[in-house]
Amino acid sequence: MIWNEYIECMERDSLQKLQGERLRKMIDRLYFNVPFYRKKLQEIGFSPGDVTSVEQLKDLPFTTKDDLRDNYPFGLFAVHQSEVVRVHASSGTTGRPTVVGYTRKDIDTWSEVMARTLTSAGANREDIVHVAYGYGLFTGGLGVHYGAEKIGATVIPISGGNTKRQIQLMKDFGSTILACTPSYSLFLAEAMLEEGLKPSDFKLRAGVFGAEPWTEEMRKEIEEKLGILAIDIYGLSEVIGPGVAAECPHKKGLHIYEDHFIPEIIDPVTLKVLPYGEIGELVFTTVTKEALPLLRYRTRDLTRLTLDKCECGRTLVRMEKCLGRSDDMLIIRGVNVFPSQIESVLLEMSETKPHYLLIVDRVNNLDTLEIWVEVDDQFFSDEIKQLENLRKKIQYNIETTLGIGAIIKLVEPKTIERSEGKAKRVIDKRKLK
Ligand code: DLL
Repeated sequence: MIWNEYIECMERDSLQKLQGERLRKMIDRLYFNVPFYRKKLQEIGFSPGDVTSVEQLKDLPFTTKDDLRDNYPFGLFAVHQSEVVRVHASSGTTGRPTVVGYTRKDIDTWSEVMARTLTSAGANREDIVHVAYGYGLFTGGLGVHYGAEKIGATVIPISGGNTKRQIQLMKDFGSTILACTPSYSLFLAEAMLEEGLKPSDFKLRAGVFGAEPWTEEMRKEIEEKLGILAIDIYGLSEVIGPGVAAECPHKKGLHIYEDHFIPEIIDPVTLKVLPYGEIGELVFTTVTKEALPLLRYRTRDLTRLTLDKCECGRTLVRMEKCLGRSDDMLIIRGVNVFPSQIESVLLEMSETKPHYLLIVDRVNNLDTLEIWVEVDDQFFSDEIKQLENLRKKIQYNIETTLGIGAIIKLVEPKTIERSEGKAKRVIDKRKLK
């Protein structure tokens, strides 16, 4: 089943024409409504109207997460605040979150691309969609929610956490589609087993999993343990949230909803556009978004694109499963974490040194984060109570900054290895498994 056959199976020529028209209008909006972009476009001698086709994209300036941070919170919005009906946010590279906004039409666009995503996973109005992505500033919960309502499915907006209750309701309500991070789906599967439940006790038939990298091996495990079809869905807050790209049941790459988000692959070092098939950094230009249109936004996600025909009939370009990132962002329990956020917390505290080590692991399919922090000579004491208070303070500051819990371990001054080159701040044991 295809939600929007007209667009999803469009001839390439017609699609490119549509993209070109939309791009021209979007550049106009950027030029007239966002001083940041007007300046950038003027710097390269572009005026509105100059851009008429997607081929010209390669000559236009990029946008980065830092640009969003520098214009925090609403500086890149292209509409008056009264037009904005929703704000979401994700982690930025320092203390400031990356803030994104939506007009009513943007919410409609988002619902449309999420309706396509869910349909692509085989969902329809008969389904009961169990949304265990977090609701709130994170885009996962509400993104899936609106898409599921659009296709007329029954939504269970349970959000994350409270695994026992999740399992009970999934069973009692007969949920058929599970939406959560892939690692949480495995955690749920284990918990079901522990309670003596089997896949046949549930009515689940498919899952839409994303927000973090996962492998084919994980897919196999999820499909076996839950007895479902596991579909990879991709997105990022800056572009819209989930709903940027999704697999179809053939599971051979994620179809990108190119009528809204034009992808390019660039070499992250030379910034030159790479041809189809080559691995590089994924860049998106949003051509229909109103509140926060972005020109050549650098996602930092590494992948490659293919235009080969897909058996499902969709003509949209496909991206391979994400292969990694070109920056140091970690995704822990679905939450984006930058080591620099931890550094800024420690720098603000007089009792600690900005020497730290992050140890990320996966225990029982749940990510764990342990942070070793060096205590300043002056504050290092033999008195346990004093150190325990300090540990609690760091834990609180880190948790409020990152939005996830961490185990803090205080270590004596100069115990964390100093490296001569780039500091080694992260040990990600998940990759070794
Ligand atoms: O994670 C949006 C989302 C919610 C996508 C639910 C899918 C499902 P952010 O919090 O802004 O948005 O994080 C975006 O997460 O740049 C990728 O690095 C990573 N990511 C998202 N989906 C996938 C995926 C949401 N399917 C960042 N595979 C992106 C690998 C993913 N990485």
